[in-house]
Amino acid sequence: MVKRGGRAELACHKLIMVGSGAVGKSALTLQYMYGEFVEEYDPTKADSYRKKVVLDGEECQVDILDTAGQEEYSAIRDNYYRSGEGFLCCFSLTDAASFAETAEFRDQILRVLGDNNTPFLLIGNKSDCVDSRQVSYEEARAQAEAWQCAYVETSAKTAENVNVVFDQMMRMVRERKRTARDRRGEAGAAGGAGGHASAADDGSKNAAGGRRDDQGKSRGQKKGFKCVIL
Ligand SMILES: Nc1nc2c(ncn2[C@@H]2O[C@H](COP(=O)(O)OP(=O)(O)OP(=O)(O)O)[C@@H](O)[C@H]2O)c(=O)[nH]1
Ligand SMILES: [Mg+2]
Repeated sequence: MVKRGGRAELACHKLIMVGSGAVGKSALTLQYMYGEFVEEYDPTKADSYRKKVVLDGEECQVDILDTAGQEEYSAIRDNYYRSGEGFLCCFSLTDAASFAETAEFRDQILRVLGDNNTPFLLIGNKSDCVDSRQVSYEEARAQAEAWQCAYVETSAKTAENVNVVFDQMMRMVRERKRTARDRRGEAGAAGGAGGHASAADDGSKNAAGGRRDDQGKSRGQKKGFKCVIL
């Protein structure tokens, strides 16, 4: 909780789901948000979600932008990435091509943000599909080591490690903000962070992806955002 203008406001951590199509970004997001697994594949354009969570005993908000993995939407990714504070880079353990493609997503994030220290997690999803695995733990782990990031295997179906990856990412984002704040020597300073969502605070989905594409802007650029930097 941070005081801003005498009012206590919740910290808000802005996370972005990235990765190729059909790797399970939406399924992971929906499992985390609502505790449900969605069997159908409905390709995403862009959806945002927000909910209040308790992280290490402290209430905060998490704002998740679920992006499109399909190649046809690749041109609009830059705008989305600018509003991100932490990136969950997903591939499917049953799809070697999606693993190879994580390098392109990482390059694009680094290029757009121009910052090697942006919180980034490599996630191998569909760990429940043991018989159709195409990417070994060792292989993915080696990639993560080369990138100096953590690697976690998840299943949106069984919920294995789903809370773990979101909590871990929020901690990384929180830590980064604290370090930045300490460096600035402005304890408690509020930042107009420019958010990436206008989703409701009740854990609901903001079905606004299309509008943003029409205007060629991210939601953070369009709207004032209540987040504060911790
Ligand atoms: N068995 C299994 N299936 C999964 C898992 N995660 C996702 N799926 C399935 O994989 C398909 C694609 O999942 P989505 O979450 O829609 O994939 P996405 O990455 O959001 O795809 P785009 O929106 O096109 O980028 C769906 O049929 C899901 O039910 C998982 O952990 N295990
Ligand atoms: Mg999706």
